[in-house]
Amino acid sequence: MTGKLQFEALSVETLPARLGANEALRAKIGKDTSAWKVREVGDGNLNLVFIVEGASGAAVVKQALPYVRLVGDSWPLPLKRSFFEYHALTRQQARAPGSVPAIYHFDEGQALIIMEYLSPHIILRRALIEGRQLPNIARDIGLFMARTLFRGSDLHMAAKDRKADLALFADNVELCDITESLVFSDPYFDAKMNRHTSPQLDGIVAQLRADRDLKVEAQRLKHIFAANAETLLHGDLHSGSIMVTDSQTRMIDPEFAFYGPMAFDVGMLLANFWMSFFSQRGHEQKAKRDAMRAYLLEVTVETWVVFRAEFSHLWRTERSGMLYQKSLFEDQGDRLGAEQALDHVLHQMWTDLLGFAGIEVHRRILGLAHNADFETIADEDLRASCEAKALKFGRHLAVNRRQIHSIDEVNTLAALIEQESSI
Ligand code: SR1
Ligand code: MG
Repeated sequence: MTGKLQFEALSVETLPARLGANEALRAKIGKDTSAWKVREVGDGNLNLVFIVEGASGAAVVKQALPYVRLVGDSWPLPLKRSFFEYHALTRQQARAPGSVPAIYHFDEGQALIIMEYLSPHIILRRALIEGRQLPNIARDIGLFMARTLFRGSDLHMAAKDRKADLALFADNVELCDITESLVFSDPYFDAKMNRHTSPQLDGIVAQLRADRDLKVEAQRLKHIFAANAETLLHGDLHSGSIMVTDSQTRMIDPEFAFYGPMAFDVGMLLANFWMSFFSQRGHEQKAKRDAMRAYLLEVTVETWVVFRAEFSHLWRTERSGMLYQKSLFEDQGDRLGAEQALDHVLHQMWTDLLGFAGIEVHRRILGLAHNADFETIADEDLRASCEAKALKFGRHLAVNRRQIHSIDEVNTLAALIEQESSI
C-alpha cells in the first residue's frame, strides 16, 4: 500500500490483504498472512485500532476515520490527525525515550500508524476503576511530562527549530477546535451534544451554568490555552491515553498535539486522578476503597513532586533556548536569578494547571465526552453523588486557583468534599 491510494478504512476482514505486503508489519509479525489474526479493539472516541497477531509477533494498526467515531459521519474530522500523532510520537520518543510505543510504519494517505503492541499493558483508567495501585505511574508520568514539555519549548530548543515545529503543528486546527469547544465552553451552556446524569444533577448543572465567576475563569483559561504556544503538548493526556503494567507506563494517542501552555497537560492529567478519586465510592460493591483513595491522592502529590524536580533539573542543566538565557544569570555568577525565574515559571504553571484541572473535571461530567470512571457506576443516584462532589471540587479549583498554594491543600479539599453527605 502507498500513500497515493485513495483513503479506505480497514476492516478485520480486509486488513491482511491490504497490509500483507507491508514490510514493517511482515518483519514484526510474520509473512504468512493466512496466519494473521485481527481484532478491532478501538474503544476511544475517534479511531479504528486493530491488534494484528502473526506467527512471530503482534502489532497495533491505528487508523483515523474521516469522522468522529463517537458521533458518526455527521461530524467530519480530517485524517491529518494521524500525521500529527505520528510526528508527536517521534518527538516524544526523542525527548522522553521509552515513554511511548515504538513506531514501525506510517502511511499518511491511509492515515495509519503501525506500532508496538503493548502487552500485557492495560489502559490506566481501567486499572484505576478496578482498584489497582500501580507503583510507578507517578514517577513515569511526572518524568514524561517534564521532559517533553521542557524539551519542546523555547527553554531548550533553538528558536528556529521550535518555530518550524510550531508552524507544522499549527495546522492541527480541528482537534484544537474540539478541545476549545468541548473543554472550555460547551459545559457552561446548553450545548447540543452535552449530557449529564439527569434528573439528579439538573439543579447543580443549572447553578454552574449561571455561575458568572466560573464562566469567566473558564474563558480566561481558554485564552491561555489558545494564546500560549509554549511547548508541544500531548494535548489529551488523560488516564485513557496511558497504558500500564505494574512496572511499565506508556503514553499513547497524542493526536491532539499542538503548541500550547505546559500547564494544560499537567492539569488534565491530575484532573483524571482526582476524578478517579471521586469515582471510587461508586466502585465499592466488593470492598471499601479507602486505601485506593489514599493512593490516588499520593499519586497526585508524587506526580507533581517528580515533575517539579525533573523540570528544575532540566532548567539547571539543559536550558539552552532563548528564554531566561544563561548569559543573563549563571554566566554572570547569578545562580539565584536563575532560581528566581524558575520559581516564577513553576508558580505560574501551578496556578494555571489547577484551572485546567477544574474545567477538565467539569467537561467529563457535563459535556459530550464522559469517562468510564463515572459512567461505569450503574446506580445513577450513586453516580450522581460522586459526580456532584467532583463538580464542586472542579469549581473550587477553577475559580480559586490563585489562592491555592500547595497540592496538600488541594488534596485536603478533595478529602473534605468526598466525605460530605450526598446531594
Ligand atoms: C469528539 S472527541 C471527544 C474527546 O475524545 C478525545 O479523547 C478527547 O479527549 C476529546 O475531547
Ligand atoms: Mg485519544
